[in-house]
Amino acid sequence: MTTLMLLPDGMRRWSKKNGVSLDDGYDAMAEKLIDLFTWAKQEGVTTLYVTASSAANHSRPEAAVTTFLEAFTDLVRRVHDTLSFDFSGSLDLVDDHYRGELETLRDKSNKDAGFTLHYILGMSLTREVIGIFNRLNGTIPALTEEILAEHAYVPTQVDYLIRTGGATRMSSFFPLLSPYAELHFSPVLFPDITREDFTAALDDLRGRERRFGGYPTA
Ligand code: GPP
Ligand code: MG
Repeated sequence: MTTLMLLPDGMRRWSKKNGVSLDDGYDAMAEKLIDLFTWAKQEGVTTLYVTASSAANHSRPEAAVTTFLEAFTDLVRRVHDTLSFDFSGSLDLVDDHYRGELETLRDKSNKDAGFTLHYILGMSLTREVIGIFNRLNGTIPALTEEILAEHAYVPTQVDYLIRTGGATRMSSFFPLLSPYAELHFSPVLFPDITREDFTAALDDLRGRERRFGGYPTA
């Protein structure tokens, strides 16, 4: 059982490099994500978190935000009966129409598929923590790890994280409850990622000694 988080970065540069519209760049992303779901299942991944956007991304021009929402929603329209779908994040940033459709697709998705695709939209640790505090303030005697897990944007531990697009930073994409997620940064623009790139990333991640803050076992 492996939980993987994917940061698919590089769509604007890929569109520019290939002389196509941003819409076409996001279509290429969607096609590649469908391939990647197959690869991930073959590699034993049970939950794939896709960090669809950071909170800051939602300040981009409206046309870019619509392109992004349409591409990510359309992908779930296409695959929801082949996997279990869920989503979370700063959902107040998401247009009601798309949010409603994603809820419908989540409810209709295939809960018995043995593979979960989970989008995190509008990721931001600051918004996440402020949101949890404000929702629970005055309603509980004290915050516990269990309560935090119920409300966190990423509800389970992430084992491995892959960021494409060349940047070696986390931006806003920190999973709050996964301090020991292993990170892999790939220079590939996401729509160009190949099965070989994906295998190489997983080989790198799986080769790490995971100590969770403890001493080495040997
Ligand atoms: C990845 O490519 C960006 C996203 C998947 C999130 C876009 C979210 C919005 C709300 C618009 P990029 O646009 O960052 O490409 P590049 O890294 O080439 O600039
Ligand atoms: Mg980017």
